[in-house]
Amino acid sequence: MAFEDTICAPASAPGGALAIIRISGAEAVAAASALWRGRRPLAELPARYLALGTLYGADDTLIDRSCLAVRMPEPHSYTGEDLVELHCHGGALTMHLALQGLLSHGCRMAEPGEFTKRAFLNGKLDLSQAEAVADLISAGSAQALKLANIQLEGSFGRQIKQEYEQIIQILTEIESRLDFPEEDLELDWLSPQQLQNNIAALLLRLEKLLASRRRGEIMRQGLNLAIAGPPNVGKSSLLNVILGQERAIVSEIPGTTRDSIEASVSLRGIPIRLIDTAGLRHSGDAIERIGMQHSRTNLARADLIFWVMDASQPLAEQLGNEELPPDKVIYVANKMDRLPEAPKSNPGDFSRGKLFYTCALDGSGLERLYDELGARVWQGTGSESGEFCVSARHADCLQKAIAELQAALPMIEDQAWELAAANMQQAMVQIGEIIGENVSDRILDAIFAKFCIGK
Ligand SMILES: Nc1nc2c(ncn2[C@@H]2O[C@H](COP(=O)(O)OP(=O)(O)OP(=O)(O)O)[C@@H](O)[C@H]2O)c(=O)[nH]1
Ligand SMILES: [Mg+2]
Repeated sequence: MAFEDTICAPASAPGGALAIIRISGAEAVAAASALWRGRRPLAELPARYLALGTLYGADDTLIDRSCLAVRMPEPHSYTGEDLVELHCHGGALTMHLALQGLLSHGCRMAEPGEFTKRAFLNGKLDLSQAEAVADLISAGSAQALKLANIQLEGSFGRQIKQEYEQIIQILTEIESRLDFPEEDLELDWLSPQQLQNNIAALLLRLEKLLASRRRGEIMRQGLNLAIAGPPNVGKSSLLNVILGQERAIVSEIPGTTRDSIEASVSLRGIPIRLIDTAGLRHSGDAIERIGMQHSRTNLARADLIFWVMDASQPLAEQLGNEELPPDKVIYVANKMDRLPEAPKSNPGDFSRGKLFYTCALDGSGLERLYDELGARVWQGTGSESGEFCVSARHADCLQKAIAELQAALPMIEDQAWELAAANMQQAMVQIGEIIGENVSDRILDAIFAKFCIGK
C-alpha cells in the first residue's frame, strides 16, 4: 500500500546520549538529503550502511557536525517503505531543529504507532505481531517480555491465520448449498456430520487458546501481593528477605513502617508487586493511623495477602478485625525460631486452615510459602507454563468466535444453512480481527493509539 505522505518522528526518548529520528515514506530520502550532507549523497549510500555526515536545519543552520545517517530502501525496511534514520547527538534542541527541518521539507509528524501501522498495512507484520511490538516496549517483567517475543515471532499469528482459513473453507461449503440449492451436487459436499466434526475440532483448538487467558493476564500485568498483619511481627523483615536486599526499615519498635513500601519481584514465575504495609492496631498516633488507612486500601486492592503473625504469640489475638477473603489470604506464622520446639509440619493447621511457618532472619520456610503462592495463582489457569498465552483482546475475539461456532452446530444439524452461514461469518470476522484480516479503521486506530510516538 502506498501512502501519500512521508512521516517523521523522534525514535529515542529525550535526555539520552543520542537523538534518533525516523523518516518513512516515498520522500524519506529526499527530505533527509535536504538536511544531511556526507561524503556521498544519502541516495547513493549502500542500503543499511551507517555513514557520517553533517546535519543542517531548515535555513541551513548547522545542527550537528557528526550525524550518522542510514537508508533502508523499500520493501526491506521496518515499514516496508523507504526509511531513513538520522542519529545525532542527544539533546532536545538538536531533535527539535532536525524535526523542524524535515517538516519544512514536506514531511509530517507521525502519529503514535504510525510506523508500525504502516508495517502492518504493508504486510510486514500481522496485527498480533504489531501489538507485540507495543507489548515488548511496555513489558514490565521478564515474563511479559517473553510473551511479547513469542507473539512477535509470529507463530501465534500463523495459527490464527490457519483457523481463519479453516472457517472460510467451512463457510464456503455452507454457502455453496445456498447458491445451488436445486442442483444435485451433494456428492461433492462434505456431509453435515463432517462439517460438524470440523467445527468441533476447531472449537477444541480455540478453547485451548482461550484457556491461556488468565495465565496471560498474570504474566503481562503481574499481581499485587500485600504483606499485612499486626505490628512488629516481621512483615518488613519478610519483604527484605524475599527481595534479598534491605529495602524496608526493620526495628523492634512496633509501628516502624508508616508508609507502604512497594517493590517488584518474580516468584514461581509470577511477576509480583510486593507491598509492605503498616502494622494494624489501635493507635493514638495520627501519622501511624494514616499509614494504617493506606494498609487497608492496599489490602482491598491486593490480589493476594500474606497475613503475618508472630508464631510465638497466641494467634487468635493476631487475626485482627479485617475481612480477609479466604481465596486471597495465606496465613504466615513468622519468628518460628522463637517457638519452644520446631513445628511438627510446615504448613501446619490452625483455626483458619493452613499456617505457613517462616523465619525472616534466615529465610527458612519461604520456599514452602512460594509453593503455596504458585499453586494458588496457577491453579485452574489451564495452560502450561512456557506456552504462548493470549491477551485480553485476543481472548475477547476468541470468546465471541467460539459462541458463534457453537451456535452453528445445531443449525447444521437442522440443515438451516442460511443461519449456519451467518454464524460462520461472524466467527470469521472475530478470528480475522485478531490478526487484522478485514479489520475496521476504528479497531486499528484504537490499537495503534496505545503505541508511543516514533514506533
Ligand atoms: N527472632 C526473630 N525475629 C524476627 C523475625 N522477623 C523479624 N524479627 C524481628 O522483629 C522485629 C520487628 O520486625 P519488623 O520487620 O520491623 O516487623 P514489622 O511487622 O514490619 O513491624 P511494623 O512495621 O512495626 O508493623 C525486628 O527486631 C526484627 O529483627 C524472625 O523471623 N525471628
Ligand atoms: Mg514494618
